[in-house]
Amino acid sequence: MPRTPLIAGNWKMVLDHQQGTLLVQKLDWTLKDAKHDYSAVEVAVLPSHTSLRTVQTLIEGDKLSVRLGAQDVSEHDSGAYTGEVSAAQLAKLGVAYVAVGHSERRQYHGETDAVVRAKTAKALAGGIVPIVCVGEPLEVRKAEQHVEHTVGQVTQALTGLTAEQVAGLVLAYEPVWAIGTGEVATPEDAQEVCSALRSAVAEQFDQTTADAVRILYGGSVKPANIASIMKQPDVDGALVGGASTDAGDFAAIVRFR
Ligand code: G2H
Repeated sequence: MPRTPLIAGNWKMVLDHQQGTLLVQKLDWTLKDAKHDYSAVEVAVLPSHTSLRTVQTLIEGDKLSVRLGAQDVSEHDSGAYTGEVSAAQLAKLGVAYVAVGHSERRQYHGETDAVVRAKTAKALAGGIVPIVCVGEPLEVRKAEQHVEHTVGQVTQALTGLTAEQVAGLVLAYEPVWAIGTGEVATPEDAQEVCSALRSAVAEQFDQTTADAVRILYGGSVKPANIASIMKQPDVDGALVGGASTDAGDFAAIVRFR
């Protein structure tokens, strides 16, 4: 079965709930005007936790086709974990996707592969699709170790999961040196790693699972570069940061064809 592309907007800590609501309204109008077929290209937004309720109310009230995502989830179920948000809490808000292991979480919050694995498992157990982010820093790329590095991150994150669980989740390849820098990996760079990740899933699980798992590219995706990235056979969508906080740019990315 062909994989449905997913374009997900990671707002990071940029938009508040009012700005986020306005953006989703504008995005929906723009995509409706363009007669966007959401079943052909799925669209998700990942607001800050403080905006989830407001955006969910809008999506549900106006029956919008944009899906709701979160930027992080706790590795714990419940209890005395100040500042954490659980998978069950997110699921109750109608959250469909959650990013785990984003490089900014790994870099600024010390998230290890073990933590990413625990968060991935918690998201799945809560009925939320994890978007498992991996990517290499510049020095690893310079040492030409990027494939080994990212394959290692994916293998660790998926250890202990069933093939069925893996088939339904999303991987995101985000080279750290291309995040928010304006530097974008070439489409061939993206394809090289995404293809290696798919092969790694085939090795760890089986080919059917590898064929089903969706792999996104992320890192300075813009309206001007999305089409060439999406032409790559192993790239099934994009995790968009900066450009997703502008409704016009994000809509243009969604309409990459
Ligand atoms: C990578 C990406 C979104 P940006 O972090 O996850 O951000 O598009 O701003 O590089």
